[in-house]
Amino acid sequence: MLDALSARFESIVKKLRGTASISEKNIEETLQDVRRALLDADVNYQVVTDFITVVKEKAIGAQVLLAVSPGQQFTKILHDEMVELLGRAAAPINWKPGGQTVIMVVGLQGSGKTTFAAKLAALLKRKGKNPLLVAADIYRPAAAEQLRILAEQASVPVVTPVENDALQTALAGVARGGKDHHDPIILDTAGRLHIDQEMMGELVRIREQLNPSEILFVADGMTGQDAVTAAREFQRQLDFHGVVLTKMDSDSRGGAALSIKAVTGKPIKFIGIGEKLDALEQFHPDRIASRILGRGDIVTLVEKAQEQVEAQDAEAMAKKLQNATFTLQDFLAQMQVIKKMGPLEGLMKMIPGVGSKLGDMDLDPSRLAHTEAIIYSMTPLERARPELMNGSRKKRVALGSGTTVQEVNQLLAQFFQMREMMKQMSGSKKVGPKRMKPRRKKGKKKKR
Ligand SMILES: Nc1nc2c(ncn2[C@@H]2O[C@H](COP(=O)(O)OP(=O)(O)OP(=O)(O)O)[C@@H](O)[C@H]2O)c(=O)[nH]1
Ligand SMILES: [Mg+2]
Repeated sequence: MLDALSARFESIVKKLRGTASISEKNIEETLQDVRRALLDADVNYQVVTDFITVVKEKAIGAQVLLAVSPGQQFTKILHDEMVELLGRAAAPINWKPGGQTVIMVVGLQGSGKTTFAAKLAALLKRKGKNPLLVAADIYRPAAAEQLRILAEQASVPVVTPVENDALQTALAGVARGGKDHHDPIILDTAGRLHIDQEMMGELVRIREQLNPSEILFVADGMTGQDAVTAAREFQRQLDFHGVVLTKMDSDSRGGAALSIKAVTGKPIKFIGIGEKLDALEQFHPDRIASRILGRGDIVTLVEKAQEQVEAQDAEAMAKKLQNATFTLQDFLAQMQVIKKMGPLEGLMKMIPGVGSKLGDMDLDPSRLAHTEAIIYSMTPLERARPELMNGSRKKRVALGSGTTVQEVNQLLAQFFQMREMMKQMSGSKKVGPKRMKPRRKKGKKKKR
């Protein structure tokens, strides 16, 4: 799935990974590569332009995380924006509260509606629902038979055409569903080669009569921009709720997947990944972005670094150091960062000018458990002003934490040494998070 696109991104990311520093020039170059990769994948031109603009803004305004390389950080920005483009979170089916849910399946001819209707019925049946399929495609004689065969494979009952009329068939489906307590009722409709006013009118009438809580537009994932154009038109005339992309198992270029949410404002809810009944997946934007970008460790690593910066805010920490208000509580927080991120990758290293000086310090995370126990056994006052720790306090803390006075002494010595070192370093120069580049002037608002 999306192999060509992810191969392109793989090489872009690889190139970035080797980049020691990020300048406006190599951001520009990389974005050119990204733009070309997206356009070659048949992503909508406006979508590509907006995407590039946002990524560029973020890359230039990003706070540098010293624990990761700029290339890694840039990859993370790309990843996040791609998730955003794809719809951020997985979108579930709209169930009708307290009632029978009608799901209407629409789309162009051959896009995969009938197959999807049956796959969805099979999926929901596996989840304990009691679906009913309705063949509201009265134009092709073989259509109802196709659905009947698939329904049989899924062991789901099916309503076949009534009076050779799509609306009557749909109504018969709802009546049967009510009588036999089916939920949901899944309506397969006729395809059309192009947008055709007569058939569109029929769909609108069915929608008005049945008021489905879910109308799903099925798009052939292989057709790129054509699918997007059709989606826009269906959206305008029928106002569907979600999109299904089919044939994502084939070497679809990905253009439809990457454009359709941005163009229609409607989420992709499912993807079809094969002809078989079980070849249906719920759509997860982050998983697809990861497939395209080869998420690997980079995103996780940068996320961790960001989490820590957000939790601790390097700037506030730097101020504390300058004012020598660095407490044992802060010390503990930093040790915990180190535990999460692994030795010497912690917050200390993210404070400009501090990281390199820490190399020889003992920050063994395996000793963190003791450190934590000791600090937790202290009163808030003692944590804020460790110099208060006299013999009797140390004895109490050692007893409370199941350690020895010697260990308490060691920890305090380490803390005082660190604080002293930081005071010296931070006193001489201004510390605080750097930026990759100065922020743009205000007024040049980004468009999203
Ligand atoms: N590889 C693959 N093939 C699919 C997928 N979904 C559907 N197909 C195939 O695409 C073809 C068309 O699927 P249908 O479900 O008949 O499409 P439709 O939209 O109902 O077509 P009409 O009723 O003629 O408008 C069939 O040969 C399906 O087997 C998919 O996710 N992957
Ligand atoms: Mg069909």
